[in-house]
Order: sequence, then C-alpha cells, then structure tokens
Amino acid sequence: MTYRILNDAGLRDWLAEQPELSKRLGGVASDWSIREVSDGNLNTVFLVDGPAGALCCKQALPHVRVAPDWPMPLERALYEARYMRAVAPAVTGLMPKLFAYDADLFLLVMECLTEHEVLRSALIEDQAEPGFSAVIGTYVARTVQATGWVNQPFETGARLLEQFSGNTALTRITVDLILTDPYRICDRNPEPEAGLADDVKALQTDQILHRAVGRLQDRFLTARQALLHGDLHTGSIMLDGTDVRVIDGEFATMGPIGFDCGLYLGNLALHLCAAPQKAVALRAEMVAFWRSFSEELRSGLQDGSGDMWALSGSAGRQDLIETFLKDILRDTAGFCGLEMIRRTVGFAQVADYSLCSTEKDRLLARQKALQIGRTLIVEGASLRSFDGVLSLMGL
Ligand code: SR1
Ligand code: MG
Repeated sequence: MTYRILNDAGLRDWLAEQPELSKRLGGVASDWSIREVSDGNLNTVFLVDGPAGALCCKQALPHVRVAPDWPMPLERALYEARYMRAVAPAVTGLMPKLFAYDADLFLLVMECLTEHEVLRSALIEDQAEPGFSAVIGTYVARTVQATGWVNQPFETGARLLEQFSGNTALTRITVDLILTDPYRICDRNPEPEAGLADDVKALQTDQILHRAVGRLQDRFLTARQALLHGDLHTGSIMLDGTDVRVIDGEFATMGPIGFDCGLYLGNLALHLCAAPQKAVALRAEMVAFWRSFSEELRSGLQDGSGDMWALSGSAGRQDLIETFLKDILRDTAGFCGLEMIRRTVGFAQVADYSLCSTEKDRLLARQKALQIGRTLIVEGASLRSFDGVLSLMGL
C-alpha cells in the first residue's frame, strides 16, 4: 500500500485491516468514532474510540502542517518510532505505548491518553498538579543511562548514531529555528510585535551573544553524548494528575544531554515571564527537575557498565560524575537561553504569552525572556551550580 494522506474514512478502512488494532478497539469499524485533534506544528493526529478501547494515530504529512508551503520528509515518523522503541524499556509508564508503526503510511499507532492534557495548556489554565518536573527529570536521566556512552558499551552509541544520524530534516529545523534564525534577518522570523523591533535588531548585531551561540552550535552538532528527545518543551508532555508522559520524539538525535534539560527548563522560564505571579511554584518545579535528574543520573552512574571511566575506582568515578554533571549544567543553561529567545521572536512562538492581559504586559514579558535568555547563553558556560541558573533567571 502506498502513502496517502489519511482522513477519517481512510484511517477507519486501514484500521479495519489490522487485526490486532481492530481487536484493541473492539466491535466493528462502523462502531468506531474518529476525531482529528492535530495540535502540533508538523503532523495530523486522530483519536479513535471503540467499544473496547481507544487508539491515538499520528501521521506525518509531506509538509509542515501549520505551513503547507514548507516541504518536510515523511521519515520523521520512522525516527519517532525508533526513538520510542529505543527508550521505552528505560521509561516504562512515562511515555505512551507504541502499538504499531506503518512504514508505508508513515503512521504511528499509540496508546490513547484520553484523560491527559498537554502540560503547556494545563500550565496556562493553572491546572497542572505540582510535581510533574521531578518526573521529567527522572525521564531524562533514564534515557541518558539507557543511551549514553557514559553508561553503555560503546557499541550502543555506535548503533544509535547509525540509527539516528539520518534524521537530518528535523535536525535542520533545530539548527535553523533554535540555533540561527533569531540572530539573523530571515523570512521565517515573524514580524516582531509592536515595541520589540529594537530588541530583535539587538539580537542580530550582538557579537558577544553570537560568540556564545557559536559555542552552543558546536555543542549541539558535535557533542553526541546520548539519544535526545530533541524537542522536550511543555507541548511535548501530557499529564493527568500525577501521571506524566513524554510524547513526540520525532526530533530524536544523538546530542548534548543539556539540550533536553535546557529546552524543558526554558519553557518553564517562558511561562514564568508570562505569569510572574507563579514564580514560587515554577522555581520549585525547576529545582525538582534538576534534583531528580541529577540524583537519578548520579546513582545510575555509580557502577556504570560503559567503556567510559572503566579504569576509575570509586573515588575517581565520583569526581568524573560531578565534572560530567557540571558540564551538563552549563549546556543546560545555554540551551535554556536559546529556547527562551527562539520561542519569543522566532517561528513557533509559545502560547504562554496569551496569559498577559495587556499589550504592555506582553511586551515586558517578552523583553524579560530575551534578557534572561541572553544572560543564560552568555554567562551559562561559567556556572558551577543549579542555584547559579536560578539566579541568572532572577529567582
Ligand atoms: C517547523 S516545526 C517548528 C517547531 O515545532 C516543533 O515542535 C519544534 O519545536 C520545531 O522547532
Ligand atoms: Mg512536536
């Protein structure tokens, strides 16, 4: 069967031909209700409900869903399926289950998180139950332990490099949208909103900032430490009370561990700029993220089975772990700053700014995000503790 863009009817027909998936839904095809709930920038997503169960079906389109003139290779769905399979054993219960991947339709069929809400929306509605960041910290640490050179025989890293180095189309998006476009004149950048034009111009001419961004470009492209989720923002996380799941791993690539950490924290920091009255709660989430991430990673690396550090006795290993964590911390600060800037002035900005009740408040919130972002990028490389990150955020 060749690729075609599925609508409700096409998906129903295809599912009816899949015995295992049909069984999960129960009844017969005409009993199933199908609704499209596409929300992200790239793909279409359908939720299918049957008498016995529900499924989530996600299909790659040959273009960016929110920008139909922007062609995009379909293979991103394959990388998402590979990512889910690579990390699933390490993060059971923290990701939806993948039931099937169809290589012709570039279609993933997953567990349906009917009761869950996207974290970004839950934050905007002030409905997110506190504690979600500790789960995300655990998630990132476990993916690092399962895929990083630091904890695995080198053959694991070699295999993952081979499996993910072809994900160039989505890595190109990251290189352009996060690491380059906000700092140059570019058609993809939207018109800055009233009052922000000078701030945007400053980003394009700031040599000190450009040098620091250059260091982060180097880290992103050459520090292939572990398999990254690659797009770990608050729209890639769903929660239902204390049940927290990470979704949307299509940007997966081998890269610096601080990239996933930085994107996550950057999105909490953006929310903070838009909703400064929530500073205490958001600070607590950030602290909880770093604590659970670093503690889980520290303990997982105590008796690591990787080729890295194989010669170190226990004391030497402790030193190596602490140095390793400090390097991750510095990358985290820098990538956090990059995410704050790109989501404020670049393509695909965050909805969190809709919380500002006046245009003036929104402008101030954006300027604050740009200021914190720049500080994190320029000063992040000399940080020694997570308190330093918080203080650069004014927390
Ligand atoms: C063209 S895709 C724009 C953004 O959406 C995704 O979620 C990634 O964050 C990407 O940068
Ligand atoms: Mg996404």
